[in-house]
Amino acid sequence: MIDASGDESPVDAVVVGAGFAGLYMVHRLRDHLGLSVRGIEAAEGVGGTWYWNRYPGARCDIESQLYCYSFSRELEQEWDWSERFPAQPEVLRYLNHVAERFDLKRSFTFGTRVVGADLDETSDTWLVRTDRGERLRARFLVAATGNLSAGRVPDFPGRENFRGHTYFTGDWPHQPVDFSGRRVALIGTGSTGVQLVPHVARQAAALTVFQRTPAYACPLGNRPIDAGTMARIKADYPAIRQREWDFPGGVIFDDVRPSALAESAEERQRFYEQKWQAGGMNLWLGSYEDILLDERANETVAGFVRDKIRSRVDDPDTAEKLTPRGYPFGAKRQTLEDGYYEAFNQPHVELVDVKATPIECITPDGIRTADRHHPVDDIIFATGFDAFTGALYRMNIRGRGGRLLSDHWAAGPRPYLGLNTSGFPNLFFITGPLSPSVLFNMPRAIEQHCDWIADCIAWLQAHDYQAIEAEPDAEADWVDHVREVADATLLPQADSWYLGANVPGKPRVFMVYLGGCANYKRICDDVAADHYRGLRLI
Ligand code: FAD
Ligand code: N01
Repeated sequence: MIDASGDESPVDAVVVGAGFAGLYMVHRLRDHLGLSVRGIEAAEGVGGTWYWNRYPGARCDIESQLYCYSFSRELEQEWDWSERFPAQPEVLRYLNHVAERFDLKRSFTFGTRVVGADLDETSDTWLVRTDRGERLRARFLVAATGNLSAGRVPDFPGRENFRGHTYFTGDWPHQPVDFSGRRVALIGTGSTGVQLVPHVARQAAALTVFQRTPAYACPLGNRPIDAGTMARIKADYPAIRQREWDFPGGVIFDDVRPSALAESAEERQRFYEQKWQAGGMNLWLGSYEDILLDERANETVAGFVRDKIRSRVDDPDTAEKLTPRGYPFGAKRQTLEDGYYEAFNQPHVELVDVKATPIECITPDGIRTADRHHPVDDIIFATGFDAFTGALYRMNIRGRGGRLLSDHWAAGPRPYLGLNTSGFPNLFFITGPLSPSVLFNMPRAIEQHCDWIADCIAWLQAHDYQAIEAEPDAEADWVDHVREVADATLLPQADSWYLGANVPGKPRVFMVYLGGCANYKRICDDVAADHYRGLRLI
């Protein structure tokens, strides 16, 4: 509730988060619009995802020339990428460089968490509270809090009694962890677990991987970028930036074909092999357009990947356990690997299928599954995130009538265009639920949202409006539209974090808009051009 005792620092805008989104949002609002802005960040530095996820093997899986900002030609020209897919330290260095180059750090308070935000309905301003006892009053509140920033370690019974070391990948120690001579358990085989396995296997005396759902992991195909290649990329940046918008996810591919079913089995096999060798997202988003739309088309590529897995794993029983079934290829976030399957060919690496033998509890010295006890010294939880809504709900945001955002979205998130929700005026979400977000190259999705929000605020000021707020009808229509588009694809068929399926009790709602980035941008631009159609101006 609103504390009327005063002592509030008034600012035009509070931006929560200092990842790709928060940094650019502060730059737009402060340096282009001239607003007073305070950034609040729980971490001790900038970087967001790339600050927190320091586990061995953490790496980006979108090409470096795409996974970066596009708003500054000078920035593009002065930064050299060293690898096709940059590792976590390089992305973190890049974001620190951006923060320093644009003098952004001075606008942030680090090591501080927003723990409450209450709408003051008398003035349509936000009262923001931090865990350090600070109170800020702001007209605009921007949640740049990240879709994959609220970590989630399942509540395994006995966890607190474990005597060894435990690690969560999304809050990894800043000093390197040495697993030499240790017996290590790793729970989770999503993108994070798949990246970690070869690295931990290289050090540990024994590694036991606890897998619930096998991934359709494909080769990353990383390589260094030499000076000549970087010079060509720099020269090509304007063309690259234009081409990005020709692809639904903003990632550029050569030779995307319409239908897997329109080609012979031989040609399909040749084409899949070519895409497999090309690495990255090529097989997933850059092969046939219908593999995420048509079950028969999907089965052709799923079968191809299953054969690849079997061919790389020596022990037939382990190969069988690693082979994904029962959900379509690509319906979960594509997992990319470098030596993942070969790691299981080493005698000290064991795979436990926890669907067949579930984890019953964690004991003081290991993990007990339905069939036996696995003694271990360390446990790594690579168990993912309470995606999209986790970080938002943890802020305890209360809108009109004191209503919590989590209550407004009890049946699933409902922000109009993913940007703003009814009853919460002047609260904006960057790459929020129901926007293309994680199925769009994130830095570009972030720039598009920050630009839209900054333009909207500038327009409100120019037209003497105090506030903007989604209309309930527009919001309901958008929820329906996002669902209809998703239901026309195979993506809702997997138990993924896109649907909240990884968090017990979370409503099963597909939280990503799959209409394509250019189409989505056009919708957002049309709404703005039509005097913010679907939003109430106050
Ligand atoms: P984040 O980077 O998550 O930053 C949000 C920040 O908000 C965090 O620093 C957090 O501490 C802060 N915060 C949250 N709540 C509060 C609060 N209440 N108070 C104060 N601060 C708060 N995407 C891709 O497109 N390609 C990739 O290859 C890719 N790789 C990834 C790898 C990993 C391991 C993970 C976890 C995600 C990856 N992603 C990738 C998604 C990635 O999250 C985005 O690309 C991007 O970094 C998101 O930036 P952001 O600023 O929106 O959020
Ligand atoms: O998390 P996840 P993540 N018992 O949710 C398992 C991005 N990213 O951190 O699949 C046993 O994908 C869970 O099993 P299941 C990317 O967008 C990118 O790996 O739910 N197991 C799963 O295997 C990615 O999608 C990169 O059955 C349990 C794992 O834990 C997103 O971040 C690298 C369990 C969690 O997988 C999240 O990835 C890293 C339980 N109770 C991350 N609960 C790149 O390569 C969960 N699991 C760029």
